[in-house]
Amino acid sequence: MATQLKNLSDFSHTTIPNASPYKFAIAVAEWNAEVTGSLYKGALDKLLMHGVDESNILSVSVPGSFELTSAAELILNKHPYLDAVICLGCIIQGETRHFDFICDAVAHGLTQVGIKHNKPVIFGVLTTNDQQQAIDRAGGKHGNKGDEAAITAIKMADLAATI
Ligand code: RBF
Repeated sequence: MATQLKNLSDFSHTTIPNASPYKFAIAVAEWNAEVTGSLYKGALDKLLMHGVDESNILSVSVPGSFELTSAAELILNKHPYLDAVICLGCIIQGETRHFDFICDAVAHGLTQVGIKHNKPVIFGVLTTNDQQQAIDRAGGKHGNKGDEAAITAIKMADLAATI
């Protein structure tokens, strides 16, 4: 796996556009809140660090990752001026098949919302075998996937504006 070779949250080798012209939403799931709170903090910090005004960031929380699709759809219907929606969640494998259903549903759902609205909808959802793998990717030894989701949102917003 690539994450065993390098920290994917290290962006020192890439150019990140100035994000000050853009507006974002962040939707974060409450399930596994310790992890998703770290993802949220990472994403928010990155947006601010790259020039986004705090007043141009809409933050909403939803009960679980499954609800991220409805949240993204509601957000883009109500706020069509947004440049990208960042969706953050943490789905941890349990003993039943819920994991597969929720992972598939949210991945497909967010893809569909993005295509429907012609806007970047960013999949910042951890899908891990256990809690330690999630912690490692939410500000731990494998970086923070919230940071990466925010950088992806900035790059995609800039691509849409400049292409
Ligand atoms: N939501 C998550 O974000 N992460 C999870 O690991 C997670 N595990 C779940 C396991 C079960 C058995 C159930 C019923 C729900 C789980 N959910 C999880 C909540 C799910 O995303 C959603 O909020 C609920 O199914 C209500 O639609």
